[in-house]
Amino acid sequence: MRFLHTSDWHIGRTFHNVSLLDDQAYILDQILEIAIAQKVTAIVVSGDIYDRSVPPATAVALLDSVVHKIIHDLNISLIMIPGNHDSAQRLGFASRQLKHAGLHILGELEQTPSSVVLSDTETQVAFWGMPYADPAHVRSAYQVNVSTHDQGIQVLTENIVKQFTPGQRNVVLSHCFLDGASESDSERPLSIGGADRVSWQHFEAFDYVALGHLHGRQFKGVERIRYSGSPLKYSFSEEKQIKSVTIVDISASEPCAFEQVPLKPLRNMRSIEGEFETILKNGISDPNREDYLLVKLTDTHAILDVMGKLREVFPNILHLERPGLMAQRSDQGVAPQQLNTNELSMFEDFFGQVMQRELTKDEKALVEQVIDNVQQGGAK
Ligand SMILES: [Mn+2]
Repeated sequence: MRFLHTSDWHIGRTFHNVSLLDDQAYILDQILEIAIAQKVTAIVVSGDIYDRSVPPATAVALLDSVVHKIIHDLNISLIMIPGNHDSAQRLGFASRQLKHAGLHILGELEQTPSSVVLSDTETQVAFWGMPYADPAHVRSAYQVNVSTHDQGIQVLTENIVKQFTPGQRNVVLSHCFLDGASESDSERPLSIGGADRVSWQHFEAFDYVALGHLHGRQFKGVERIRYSGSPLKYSFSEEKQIKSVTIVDISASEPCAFEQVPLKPLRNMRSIEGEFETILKNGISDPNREDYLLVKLTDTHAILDVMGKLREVFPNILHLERPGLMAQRSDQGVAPQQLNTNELSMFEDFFGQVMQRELTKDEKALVEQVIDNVQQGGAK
């Protein structure tokens, strides 16, 4: 049996106040195309379906449309769990009815865990869902004494393993932070100070572990315990990551085989660094100038309306950094007395850059007088 593993869609997310909904609709369509081409039986989504526990209506509409295409148009089963960004209750609305249609939202900590069993001619696969749950939630659901995420995951996995049926292969969906795995800037910590880390060994009994939470694709411990990664970059720290979905083949007796199929976003997220004039010049002929950009300018002087000018060429520039300006400032050192004696030369420098000419003699006298007045006034 073949299925597609993805996670961390974060539908409704904004980045630097820009809505990513068009990008998300585009990438979700691409995931469906891959599902069709690969002839998968199921799509599993390991949490953080939405970006917020109360998602905007436009995000709900997008998920509704994607679910309809998967279940109705493509006749593919969809299995999902809530992540730490989702509200399990809201995401789980009508889930007991929807499972009859092929939409399995596994959002509850059941006393006796049950699985979604899918089968083809030779293989029966049990899909188990572990909704994101913090230690307090596990403690109250099972009346057990757990205080860490690691202990919580141990209880959840042990409960599931007890329910294994001989002859079935077992896949689990979990949204957690495996100890030693690498993080990105766009994940919200589950708990502060590293207390959210759990051991991968809890998952050893499963034939495949479909993880969510970390946005970079990776495996931990053994190759079958893996994060698919988010379908889009959600921070500039993910600039170098390859975004993909994982196609998993599971048979009655062989170990799982997997392939990571890369995704191509509507607009990439990347950074460029250099001098203002060069960046603008190169930008005009850049076929990808609509990408989401972080621009780092190395120029050491002030530039008037720099963001406005960059935006004319790069409409989706999101953030600007001025490492050149910072470097020059730190070279000069912070010397308040020196600055105090140089108001005139600072103004001359500013005037020259804005007006592209020097002060006339009269203007200079006037500025001197103004500075003098201000200083006199300040001394009173
Ligand atoms: Mn996430």
